[in-house]
Amino acid sequence: MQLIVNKKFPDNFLWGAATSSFQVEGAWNDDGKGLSVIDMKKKDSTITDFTVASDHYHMYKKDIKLMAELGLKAYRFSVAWTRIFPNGRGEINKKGVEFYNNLINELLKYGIEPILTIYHFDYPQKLVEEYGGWISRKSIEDYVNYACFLFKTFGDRVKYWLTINEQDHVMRMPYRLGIKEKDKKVAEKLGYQACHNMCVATAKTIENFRKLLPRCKIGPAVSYSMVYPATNKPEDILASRDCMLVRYNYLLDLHCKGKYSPPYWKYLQDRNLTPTIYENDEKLLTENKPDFIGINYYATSTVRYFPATDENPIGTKFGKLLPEGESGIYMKIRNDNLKTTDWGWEIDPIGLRLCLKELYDRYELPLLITENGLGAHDKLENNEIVNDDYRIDYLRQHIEQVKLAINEDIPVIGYCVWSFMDLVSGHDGFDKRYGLVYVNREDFDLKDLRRIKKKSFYWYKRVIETNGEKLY
Ligand code: BGP
Repeated sequence: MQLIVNKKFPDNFLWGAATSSFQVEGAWNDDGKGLSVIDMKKKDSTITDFTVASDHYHMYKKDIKLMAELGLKAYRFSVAWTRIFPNGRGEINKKGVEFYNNLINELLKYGIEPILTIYHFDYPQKLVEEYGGWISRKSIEDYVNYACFLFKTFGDRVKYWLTINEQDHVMRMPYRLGIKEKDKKVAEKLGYQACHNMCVATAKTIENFRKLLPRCKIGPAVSYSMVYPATNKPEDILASRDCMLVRYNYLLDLHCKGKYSPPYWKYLQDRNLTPTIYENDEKLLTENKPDFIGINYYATSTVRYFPATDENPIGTKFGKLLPEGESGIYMKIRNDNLKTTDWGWEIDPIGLRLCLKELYDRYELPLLITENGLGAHDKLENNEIVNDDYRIDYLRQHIEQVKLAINEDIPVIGYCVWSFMDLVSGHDGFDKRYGLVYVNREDFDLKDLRRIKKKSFYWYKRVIETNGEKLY
């Protein structure tokens, strides 16, 4: 629908940028930090040296100065659970607490609103060794205790909180769960139990949050996207809706409606994936909904119906951990209308507006874009400049769509570029860069870790200065 564009970004819009602890901090075993599941996987990595990452742990003051120069209104970061509790629970590591106290104080010094992610993939290895981590019910209490410690320690200064980053990815990636189960079917079922436990942990955390920090706001950070039908055939349309359900909506139904939708429960039953649910769980989930939804948005996908056959019975998945297809539901196809990144992610700014509309229709909660950005092979020219016009184009087009969503009265409260600075990519090391600030290192050559403002830094600075009015 074409509308008259006469609404602006609200004055208190959170123009932000994001990072996560293991991707940016480095100092992987300094000052008493314990090991996380990510450390276990990556300490011997052949992709990149992540132990130093961007060395933000030692350079945070410099980095925050750059954030201030950029004019950031908000900075989304995550706390490394094992810096606070090296064993996941019990003994507290004062040095870790001190680091985040300093970081938060430094942000506030420049008027930058901290948005704190409680846990972003780096789950304590010790808890996995003790009882299996998220796959065990015991994990709930330890997460809640950890979160409550953060509320009591930083809640006087941090207003916006994110519970768990992309639990939909964690549950599908055994290494992010820390489990070593070889049997794929068993591992998959454990993932669904872990997902349920994470939802209950989130609800219990929110229950405590309401008592401890009644004036603050909390929500999950989920990956979210649109799934388009490949054609106008009704079965393709059904496939796209079903794929939306099993990939994205099931999780927000749990967080925001407090229940498994009937079709999703049937999907789990047919595949023998139903988790064990305790008597009180539904009540807990229904009574403790988030204040807002955080979404990480990068790309959309397109699917056609893919019927199950004797060869590929219901439940068969294709592709890696995030399946390209599931027999009986969908198979992804390439969308020729969209360009892709160097990693094949389909660039789709309108898809972001569609997501915002879809989410608000379904859950009627304020929305915070917790991640959006472009991974690219950036080149440092003449040792001093990075001309990342492609990133400016990407960000501009997405912000334009956010503006149009706001014009339709969808309550979007903020937008965080992924990422503030170059950092270790989830799967692609330092080859794939997202930052507004370049970090001078390669995968295994740490060079001088110098910070260099990219062209997109200057562009985003103007966007913030003009509250989203000047996008060109
Ligand atoms: C999200 C994660 C981030 C970040 C981003 C980009 O899933 O929350 O931590 O990694 O994706 O992904 P990648 O680094 O794999 O390109």
